[in-house]
Amino acid sequence: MLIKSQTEIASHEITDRKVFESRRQFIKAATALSASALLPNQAQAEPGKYANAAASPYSIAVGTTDREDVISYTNYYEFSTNKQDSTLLAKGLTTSPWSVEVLGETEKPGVYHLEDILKDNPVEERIYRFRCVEAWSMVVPWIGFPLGEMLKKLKPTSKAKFVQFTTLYNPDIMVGQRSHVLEWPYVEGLRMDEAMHPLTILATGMYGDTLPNQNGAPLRLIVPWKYGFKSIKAIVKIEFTETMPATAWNKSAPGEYGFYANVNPEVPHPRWSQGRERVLGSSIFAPKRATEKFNSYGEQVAGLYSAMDLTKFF
Ligand SMILES: Nc1nc2c(c(=O)[nH]1)N[C@H]1C(S)=C(S)[C@@H](COP(=O)(O)O)O[C@H]1N2
Ligand SMILES: [Mo]
Repeated sequence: MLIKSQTEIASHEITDRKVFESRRQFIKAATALSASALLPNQAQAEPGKYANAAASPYSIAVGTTDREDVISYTNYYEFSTNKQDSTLLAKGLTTSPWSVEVLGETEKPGVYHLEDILKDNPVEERIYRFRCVEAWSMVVPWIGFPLGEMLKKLKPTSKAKFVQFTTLYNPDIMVGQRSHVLEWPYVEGLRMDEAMHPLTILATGMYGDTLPNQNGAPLRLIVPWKYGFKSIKAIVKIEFTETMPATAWNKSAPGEYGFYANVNPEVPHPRWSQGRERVLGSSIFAPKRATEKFNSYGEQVAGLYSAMDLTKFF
């Protein structure tokens, strides 16, 4: 069995080890580790690009979902509405070089190369819960940096009240954009205080390595207390605005997908309950997990919404 040297152990693996509460979980993980070590290619595999990313106090101490489940079951309508097809089709996207246009209510508009953004914004590992509005969930060790730290450097003007994000539009490669399932390009947005919140990150990787294309490479948003559709992929544009952005899912079905989209088991989707969630990778016989308000991040974020009726602003 391949024994990894200390420096090659990604922080998410260390966290996993710390939280193994039961012998049963330990045996499961040990088996998976030795099985992967037996595969000839993986035994010699290079450590991932972000194998040594710093751990973060914002990570939660629970076991992560198997990487294989996270990379093979993706929502990426630019490629396909089918979760397996989008996984495969996204491999055709070229993600380097990549740049992000910054515009609107900022003192520093311009086109920024992703490498330059990363030089100014060191990444760390953030282990977060992720809850899709379709009532499935996972726990992912993202690699990323706080969005707020980047936004501060861009010096938003006093008129900037919201931040709007836009995904790449390229129907030659993003073949799902040839159909009108959503209005393209995909747009998302946050209120300024949500964007500045330390839990909100821009992710460039996961599981100690770069983001697979299907999971939103090379740069995506992660807002862990909101439904997954807010976490927009393949971002090419960040705009500071005075008014609330018109977002892709809200435009397509305003009665079903609000601008805020905070995870809330008490507010059902018009067509299904949001009270429970299927944990990705669990057996079909496993009981569903009870969904937590703000996806368990209430202590940190509930204050952002203290003046709002969350059944109205859903
Ligand atoms: N550009 C873009 N971003 C997107 C989507 C999409 O279709 N296009 N799907 C969203 C939805 S509904 C979810 S649940 C998450 C899924 O992220 P994952 O595929 O990495 O699990 O991405 C979100 N970001
Ligand atoms: Mo989703």
